[in-house]
Amino acid sequence: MNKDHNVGAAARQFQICGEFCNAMPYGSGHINDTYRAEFRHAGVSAHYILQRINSNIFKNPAAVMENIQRVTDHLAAQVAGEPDSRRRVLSLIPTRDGRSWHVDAEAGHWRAYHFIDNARTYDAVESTEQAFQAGKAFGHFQRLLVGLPTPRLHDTIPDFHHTPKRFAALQQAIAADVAGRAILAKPEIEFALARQSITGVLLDANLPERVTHNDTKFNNVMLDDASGEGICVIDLDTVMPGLVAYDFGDMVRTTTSSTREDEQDLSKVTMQFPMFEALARGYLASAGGFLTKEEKQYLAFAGKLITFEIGIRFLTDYLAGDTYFKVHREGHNLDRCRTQFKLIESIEQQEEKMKCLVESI
Ligand code: ADP
Ligand code: GN1
Ligand code: MG
Repeated sequence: MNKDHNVGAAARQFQICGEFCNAMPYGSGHINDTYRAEFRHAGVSAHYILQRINSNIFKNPAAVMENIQRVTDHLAAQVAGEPDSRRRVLSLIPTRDGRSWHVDAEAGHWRAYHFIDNARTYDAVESTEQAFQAGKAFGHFQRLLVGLPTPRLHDTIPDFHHTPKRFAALQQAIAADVAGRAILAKPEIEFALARQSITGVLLDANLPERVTHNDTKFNNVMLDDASGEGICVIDLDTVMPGLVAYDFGDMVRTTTSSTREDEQDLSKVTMQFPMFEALARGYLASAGGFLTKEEKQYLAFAGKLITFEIGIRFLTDYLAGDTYFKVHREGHNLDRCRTQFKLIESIEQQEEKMKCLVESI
């Protein structure tokens, strides 16, 4: 736990009944600080999720929270009446003075969510059924947000999935080489520079803007312990206007390889076609109804593009001295970059087959 954070003090600012007992760091996110807090009320203990938003990265936390409040309200209204509806959408707990977030004495922005019991996330996929469920849950999420009333959501991180700008940032990091690491990442730099031509493909394709999640990692969907169903899409910080292809692509990136994102044994990293098939079938089962022909056409390609985008972001951060993503060991960002690039090679070998499959569904 980050020693500087008084999670108890923050947790007590929310409308949670009972006594705060403890809080432990939770999950494996790279940006925010997530805790599971325990409260005790009338002899019964209950859990809550407390999160401190990383305001170095989300420069306007109020805009993030406004987006999340609007999106969760809309989703909750859509699923009301369905069995288990309260476990299907994240639900913010208001502060004692009725706001969606709390600002502490160090200007840290905190939010609290009701805890979704009897479900969990996985850092690595274990079965094709899980891949199907993840695709279906994210597709359903997008579909329910097609009718989100105006105004447009805030762009909480401008150009978040602007791959050409991410590429330009990499070129700058290579030129600056502030940490003196370019020499250690020569093959990765060459790999990246050879693929500049794909960076603009989705932005140039004139695809419709939608409300998208933008961080559709496999570990951002909770799977029900009993049924295995993808019950709730979480981690909504980056919900904003975007392209569905980037969302689907990030599902491919994180759900088709059975390794974690920072696997060091690259021989284990491959795009497993059966996982891709299950993911695409799940996604199209829920999103197929609203996608245009053009959007569908780019789904298979999107897996390669976003894997490239995230790979070059890891590489850029490695070259910049690890200032963006949390790292837990020497060379962590370079390891992450390597898994992404290995996955791209595997996708490149199977790209035609992936395209044909999507067309056939
Ligand atoms: P991060 O940005 O740190 O990835 P997430 O919002 O994904 O943050 O949350 C981290 C982990 O906490 C998730 O992987 C999930 O296991 C758990 N989690 C998040 N929200 C809830 C919730 N409402 N109920 C239960 N567990 C949750
Ligand atoms: C970050 O917070 P987390 O771990 O869900 C990042 C994503 C990356 C991801 C790579 C705001 O997501 O864009 O795809 O790491 N989030 C932000 O694992 O930059
Ligand atoms: Mg997460």
